[in-house]
Amino acid sequence: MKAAGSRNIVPWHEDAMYLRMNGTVLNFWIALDPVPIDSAVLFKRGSHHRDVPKSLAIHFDQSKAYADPLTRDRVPLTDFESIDQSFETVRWAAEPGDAVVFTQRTFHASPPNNASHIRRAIGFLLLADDVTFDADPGTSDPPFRGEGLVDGGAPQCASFPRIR
Ligand SMILES: O=C(O)CCC(=O)C(=O)O
Repeated sequence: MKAAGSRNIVPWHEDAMYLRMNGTVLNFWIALDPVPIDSAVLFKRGSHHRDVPKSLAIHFDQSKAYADPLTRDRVPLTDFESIDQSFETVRWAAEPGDAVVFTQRTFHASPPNNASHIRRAIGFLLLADDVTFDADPGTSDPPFRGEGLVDGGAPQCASFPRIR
């Protein structure tokens, strides 16, 4: 949620930084208010094809840092300038109910809300059948661990129900 005229930005990141899931995770980002093009979420086209380890989590508030991030098989984030130069930026204006779908490896960011109205959106994360659970001892964001899940196993449980 961003208030009308909010100067808050979200820095370049991949959702995989925050999640303890390996495999195909899709974020269905759905606009709840009109989103003009100059306030639209920015995506780096093709960045999900990078064959490199996941990045360590960065805090959306860059004056803060996570105390206990997920670390297994993760590397520090490539610097923002390099991300910006390596991939084309794409974005779409949206009306309420429009969805943008991207993977947990897609770099994305969001600019200030330049509109004179509130900008709300909701993200649904869908885990494909290839997804396995990562029992990294660190803390994910949100800090969900599911119930009874084993490292490398399917994440299906009450917290992550199967959708048919
Ligand atoms: O809605 C935004 O401004 C950013 C969304 C985002 O970064 C995400 O859904 O991972």
